Amino acid sequence: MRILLVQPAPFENGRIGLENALWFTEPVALTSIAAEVEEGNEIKIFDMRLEEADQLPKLIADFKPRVVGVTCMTTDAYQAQAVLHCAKSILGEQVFTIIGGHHPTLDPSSHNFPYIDAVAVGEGEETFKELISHLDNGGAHNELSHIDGLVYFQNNEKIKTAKRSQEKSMDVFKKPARHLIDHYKNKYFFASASPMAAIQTSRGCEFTCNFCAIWQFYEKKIRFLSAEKIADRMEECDEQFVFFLDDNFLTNKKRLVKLCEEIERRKIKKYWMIQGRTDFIVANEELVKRLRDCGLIMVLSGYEGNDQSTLDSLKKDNSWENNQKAAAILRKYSIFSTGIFMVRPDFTEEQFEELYAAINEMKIPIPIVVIHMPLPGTNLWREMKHQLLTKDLRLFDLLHAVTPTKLPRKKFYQHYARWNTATMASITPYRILSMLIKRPRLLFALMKAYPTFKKRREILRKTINDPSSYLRDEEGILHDKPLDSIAV
Ligand code: B12
Ligand code: SF4
Repeated sequence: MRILLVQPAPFENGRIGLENALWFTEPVALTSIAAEVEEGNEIKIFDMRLEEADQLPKLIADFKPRVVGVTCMTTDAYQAQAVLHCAKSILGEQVFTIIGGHHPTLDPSSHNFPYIDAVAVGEGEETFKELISHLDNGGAHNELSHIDGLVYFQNNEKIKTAKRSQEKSMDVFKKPARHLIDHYKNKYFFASASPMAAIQTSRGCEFTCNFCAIWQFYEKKIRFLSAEKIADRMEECDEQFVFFLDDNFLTNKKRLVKLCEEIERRKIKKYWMIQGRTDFIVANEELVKRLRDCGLIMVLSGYEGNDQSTLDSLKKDNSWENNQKAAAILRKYSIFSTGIFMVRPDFTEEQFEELYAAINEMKIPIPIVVIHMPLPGTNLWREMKHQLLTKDLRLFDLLHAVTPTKLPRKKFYQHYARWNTATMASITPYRILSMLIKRPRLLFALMKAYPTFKKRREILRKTINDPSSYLRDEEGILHDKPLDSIAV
């Protein structure tokens, strides 16, 4: 059977494009589900972020897939739907179309269209495997009730099959079929860490922050790939840089120690980046140092705000003091920290200034400031959905204010768009160099892709530093008063 899996591109119309310049990863969702059905099938993966848009219809017409699957986060929803619309328009009812990922899982009903045959809810490996086998055996497109983890619509009636149970350990899954994206080799990066591979080594998070739906997506459970398997996957990839995609890599100390042992024993010489919490860093300084010695070069953490009350209001279950200490510990060991901070739509001019000053004081090498917003599926959504000024999912990218701002909107964006220039003191070239001089091999590795990164960054800065970029994006799709009720 021929199967086409598509990674959509974010919307083009005046988009901010943070991801294009800073962090751009391979489509791991697609390589993961592809691996499970590879045997006996011909699979193509198409990453629209790296292709000309007009190539998709051409590919569909030439390849004539029996199944087209697309992955989707909230911001990508319309583009993902357009992919499936395109497939149905070209191939008609003979093609089976399916959408999966974070947004479809958290809000399956928003994908109720005649050109979408099914929505995959939750973990996709087993669901996709069973679906392909059903279709391979001549099963009908709308007789899917025996396959767990699906939502489909029959004559506008929503049919939800039994919940897909999550595998206990990630070791049971086949390793992602990365060879299916060989044609995009060397295209993925984090800043100048490039070429970069991406590996997911755990799923879920034990914390319950109110702005994040990870713990709901994974049903408050956390599952791991064993240290041995992580080391195998590191050895198997050619890339010198690896991003571990886990939402919270810094947990399960026993596994991290075992990973260090595996890396040391096998003499793996890769540089790797993670997402992790500051409380773990503070509580485990020695282990952090050992992780550094095993190749850790960057930790991305949600610092969120510049005071305790902000962290508490987000149910972060962490302290402002931990954030400050963690930033210092990472600097001490020449590990780059990427700190994500949030401004709230109700910020005053003073609050913007205080946040930027706090970031500079913390000397975070890579600070990023986003806008507090309720994303579908989060507790914050349930609390704030009546304040929303738009239903347009393209704006749910953490870079637009989707609830009313206290300052006039233009003024709000004038202050927000300053974040990049206002936090420059945090990231001085002297500070970066003084960290890298202690890791000369890393300095050399990062230098190779630095000119390309610099170019990308210059282009990005033109957009993110300009308040009119944000206003232009929302033109015509944002109301001045909250919409009354939006059902999810
Ligand atoms: C890497 C990453 C990115 C990459 C891009 C990844 C990509 N390929 O598109 C970059 C850095 C560009 C990025 C950007 C953003 N991201 Co992001 N990102 C991630 C991260 C950390 C890993 C994604 C991943 O590869 N996971 C591994 C795969 C295996 O898991 P998966 O995607 O869930 O796939 C499984 C199932 O969902 C399902 N499935 C998925 N697709 C399909 C398709 C089919 C057909 C089937 C059957 C099943 C299926 O099966 C898979 C295997 O079990 C996730 C967190 C996470 N835990 O996933 C956040 C996450 C997806 N990102 C998120 C957000 C908010 C953003 C940004 C808005 C933030 C920002 N402002 O920078 C932007 C949006 C960019 C845009 N498009 O406009 C949110 C999404 C929430 C939501 N409601 O959609 C997440 C969940 C993080 C979070 N803590 O909430 N992101
Ligand atoms: S924000 Fe981070 S720590 Fe909080 S629930 Fe999400 S993944 Fe976990």
